[in-house]
Amino acid sequence: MTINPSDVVVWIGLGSNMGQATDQVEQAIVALTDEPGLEPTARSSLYRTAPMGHVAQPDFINAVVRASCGIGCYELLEALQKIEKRFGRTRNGDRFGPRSLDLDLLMYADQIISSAQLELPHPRMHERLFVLEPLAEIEGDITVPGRGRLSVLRQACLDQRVQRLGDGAALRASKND
Ligand code: PH2
Ligand code: MG
Ligand code: MG
Repeated sequence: MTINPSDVVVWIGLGSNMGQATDQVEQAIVALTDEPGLEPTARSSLYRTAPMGHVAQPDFINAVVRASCGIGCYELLEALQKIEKRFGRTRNGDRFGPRSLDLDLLMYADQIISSAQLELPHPRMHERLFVLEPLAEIEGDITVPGRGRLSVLRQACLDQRVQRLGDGAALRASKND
């Protein structure tokens, strides 16, 4: 996709803690690049992160991608869920349990939405360092709609274990490569 003036900026969180988690996340970033209506413009490094939630499970690999988006937020949500399925995700497990690939729509421009299918910004992103740290890597300090400045939100969860795994590979965003 080429970037149109009418496109909006969106941020997507990626996570995996089953099988080859690093490969899953790297391949999912390629899948986002291949998605019609979506043009990634920045990606974070990969991060190894302590699992959050009540389920004892392996560490996660997490990352965040920023993209230019030419489709609506519900259409985008559906596209992300289709990619999760392709990567072997089933939704019959625990909501916070292990997953082969989790793609979370974190923010869609500055929209604040609360519907049965979708909450924007993602309802828990502001208290999760595994989202805020990779987001800060690509954005510096931005405001999370309805939640406040990223730099302030990060201060409140610095006790969470998040380890950057090195430089993100250069973004190979072009489908013509
Ligand atoms: N995702 C969850 C639950 N807990 N913990 C980490 N570190 N990373 C995740 O992506 C994650 C989690 C549910 O989506
Ligand atoms: Mg999630
Ligand atoms: Mg999810």
